[in-house]
Amino acid sequence: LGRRQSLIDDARKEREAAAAAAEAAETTEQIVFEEDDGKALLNLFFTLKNSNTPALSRTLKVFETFEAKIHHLETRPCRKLKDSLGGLEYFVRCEVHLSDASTLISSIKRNAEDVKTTKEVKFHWFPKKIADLDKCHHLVTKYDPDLDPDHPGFTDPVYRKRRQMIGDIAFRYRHGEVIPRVEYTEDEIGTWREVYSTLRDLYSTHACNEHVEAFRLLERHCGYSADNIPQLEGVSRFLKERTGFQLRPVAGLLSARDFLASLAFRVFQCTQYIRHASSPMHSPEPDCVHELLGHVPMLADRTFAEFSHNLGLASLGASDEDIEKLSTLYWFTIEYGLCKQNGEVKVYGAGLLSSYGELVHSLSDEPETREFDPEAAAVQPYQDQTYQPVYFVSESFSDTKEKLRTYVAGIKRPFSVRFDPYTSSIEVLDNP
Ligand code: HBI
Ligand code: FE
Repeated sequence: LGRRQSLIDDARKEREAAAAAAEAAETTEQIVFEEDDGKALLNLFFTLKNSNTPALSRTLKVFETFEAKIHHLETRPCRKLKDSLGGLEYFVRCEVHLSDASTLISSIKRNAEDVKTTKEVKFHWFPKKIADLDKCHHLVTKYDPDLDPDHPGFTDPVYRKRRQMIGDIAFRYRHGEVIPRVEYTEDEIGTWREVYSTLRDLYSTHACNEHVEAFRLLERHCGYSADNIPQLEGVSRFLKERTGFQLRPVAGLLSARDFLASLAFRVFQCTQYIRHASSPMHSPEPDCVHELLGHVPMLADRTFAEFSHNLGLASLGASDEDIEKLSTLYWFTIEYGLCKQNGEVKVYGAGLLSSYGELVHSLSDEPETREFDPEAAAVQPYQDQTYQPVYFVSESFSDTKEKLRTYVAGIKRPFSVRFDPYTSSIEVLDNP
């Protein structure tokens, strides 16, 4: 009972503080980053002077119209207008959809007097400085070999143990540390060799210029070869010099929100384990073959890096709905994108560049291809089990980057973000 009473007291204190704040200010606004996006918490303080008119029911009707969830409603006799008998002061605390908040307030102002409000806008937390990425570690376990019976390593305890050991490097890793080396086994190098030599032969005809060019440099400077799985630390240093991108180890498939947030800091979360030996040409989850052969060469291109960075910035504090759209855009560009080059269509998507079968399929006559349009690509249903039936073709990376910029400008957020490259941190500017 004591605990219950103290909870009641706490709730009362919180309401009193909110009422006091509302009373003190005409309108104040505060942005609160929380995991409840797109909602505003309003504290309204107002007076309804004459109890003879149906002012109260008219006012309550406003809350009903905007489907506001009333958390608290309290009245007390009017203090300021002692002479106006029957006048009451009201304090209402309610939750309303962000886009309705200001219309609700102006409707109340038409019915009531002395209206004062405070507004708390709730948004998803997001990293503000690069070290905050240590907190962006939420994994999606859908394709994990311990949990997915279709994973080629599901029935192989040795593989699962190895995968976990390499995953532990990522769990322990903190921003700023050197990425620990992994001494790959002969079996693992055998798997790498098989994919590497098969894919490498296809790149000259299928991959875009930027990929081919970066791949040449990676072979020359970063230990890329059929007989060696490159170490993440060396690759990360190479990228940092080229485009400012860097790698950090991750233990598996990351939530879209965390993954996209990292891109806002020019950090690519990179798996370090390799696919199961029984299935060298395909992996249901990202692995180092996918990252090193698919993503890394593309991240060495300046314009592509800027595109990835901008996609990341757009995701910070976005609603779940917008994260879904940005993640679908990511899918049809960074993972499965095609582009025009010298009158031909070439591949730049990492999902294609790391999968022999789909790389061939994507440039065959089978799939449908459409001109890249972010509005369409953001809502296009996609396949993560079989080959894509539809691919989007970019005119160029700068064109795709410009189109993304226009698309992102249409996403509603009551604040804007700016990346400060000197401190690798995000400035939040709370203007719409
Ligand atoms: N996690 N580790 C990892 N690697 C990816 O390529 C990746 C991810 N999580 C989500 C994701 N890619 C995309 O499909 C988008 O949802 C952002
Ligand atoms: Fe990927």
